[in-house]
Amino acid sequence: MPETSATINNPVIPGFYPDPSVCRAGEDYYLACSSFEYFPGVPIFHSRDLVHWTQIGNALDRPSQLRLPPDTTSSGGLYAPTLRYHDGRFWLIVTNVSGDGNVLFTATDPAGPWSDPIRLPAVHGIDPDLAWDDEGNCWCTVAGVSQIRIDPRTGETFGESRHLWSGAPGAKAPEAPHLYHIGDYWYLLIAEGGTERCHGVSIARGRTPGGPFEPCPANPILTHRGTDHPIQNTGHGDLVQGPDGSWWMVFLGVRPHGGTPGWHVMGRETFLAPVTWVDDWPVVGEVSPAMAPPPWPLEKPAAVPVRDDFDLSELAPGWISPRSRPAQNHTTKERPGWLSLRARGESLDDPEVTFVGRRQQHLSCRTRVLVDPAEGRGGVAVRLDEEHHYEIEATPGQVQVLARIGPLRSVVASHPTAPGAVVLRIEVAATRQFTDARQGPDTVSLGVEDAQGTFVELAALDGRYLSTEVAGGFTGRVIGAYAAAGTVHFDWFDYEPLDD
Ligand code: 6LW
Repeated sequence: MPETSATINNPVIPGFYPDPSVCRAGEDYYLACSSFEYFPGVPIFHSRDLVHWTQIGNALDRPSQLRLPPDTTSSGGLYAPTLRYHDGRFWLIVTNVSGDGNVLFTATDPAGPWSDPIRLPAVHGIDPDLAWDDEGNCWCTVAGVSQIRIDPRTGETFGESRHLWSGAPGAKAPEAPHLYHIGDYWYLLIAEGGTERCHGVSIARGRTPGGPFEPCPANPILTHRGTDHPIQNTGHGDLVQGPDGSWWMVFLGVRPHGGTPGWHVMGRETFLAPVTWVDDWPVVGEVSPAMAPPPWPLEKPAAVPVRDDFDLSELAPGWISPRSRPAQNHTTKERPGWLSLRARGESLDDPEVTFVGRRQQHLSCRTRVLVDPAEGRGGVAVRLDEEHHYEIEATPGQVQVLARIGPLRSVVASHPTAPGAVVLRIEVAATRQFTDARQGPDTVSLGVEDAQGTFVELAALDGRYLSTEVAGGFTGRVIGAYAAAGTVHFDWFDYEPLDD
């Protein structure tokens, strides 16, 4: 959907960027998301207008900060960070459910470097939040919802953890707490109902950071459960003030597509909604895919280049790899101007396959990659996890389309190619016309380009099998280059949105 001066695009951060946490430092806004089994971890974005966000780094980009062992399951790893600015520093707390538990990092520049981890072995529970009271005490509140006082510089805890509130009686998964001191009250914002179609945001208030808390009579203050709204699963919010003092919420949502039950393929994305206050309670305004812009001047969105030429010695921050990314297997230094991938696993089924990908961010998109397979076997893949992926793989003189769906793996097509480098292409086309209640969300076409640059489609596969409704978990599609044998070189990687 093209952005016009009358509208802004929502999601404000499309693609698998869930569990947004936002903070303000002067005129600047920073936002962090979950990253699960991928390395580097916890993408950090910057904005001046809350609408246009640019990724400026990943908080956990050194192996000393993030250990995701090979047995880290997909959708394991890093859950739900909280990002705060306090006392002239940035603070980030996150849970590594596959290793270190709750860990805290600090930085003077959110683009990095971030500190090594400060462990919090006595803080139990996911989705940790940080809030400071006027006396300088730091309160860490986790899913459940419970709270303990901590020293964020050492990870030490004080006293016992106290239960605060669990949202609506009997509601599933009270989680994602954030605590704020606004006006005369301490507000405890939580998600409840689970991160699927029943997701929602509720709030309670009290006079102290530890409560007692009185639930808002209008709870849930945000949910799309039971509606036919195009944005579903809305929940996991964080509040922030705009440049003019108005209030806003960032939160996660999904965009299901196709027939019933609706499949979402890009994971949970970051959305924005206006917030007003009535009787000292926040009221979330309309959530719309094309929303009215806020009243302050908007930044001109940075033009996103279609191509990464791999001309830099380091990979741009949007590139991620499952579990780890050792330099000897992933480098732009071996053949300058190329990304060289040295195989570890033999296929995308391997949890530690050599793979460098970026999130799919548009319902329809085209990826083109120039690959030189002379010294190995590899190609380009759409990955949901190691049990759900489609790929087009090159060896000298041949390409194959492969598909893995749960326990089934098949060679879908084979095609001879001229010796030398070859352009591989994957096109994702969202389903436009509704003809059948069982229709999938999109079609994933895989093929090569001939000498004239014409697309030779070798397979067109139903995209539902690379969706969260089929694969499960918390992540979304990642499209990337990989090596499955030897060393495979990639000269460039194009990703461009197509009209949805
Ligand atoms: C996260 C929880 C949630 O810890 O999903 O949607 C979990 N909310 O708060 C993983 O992202």
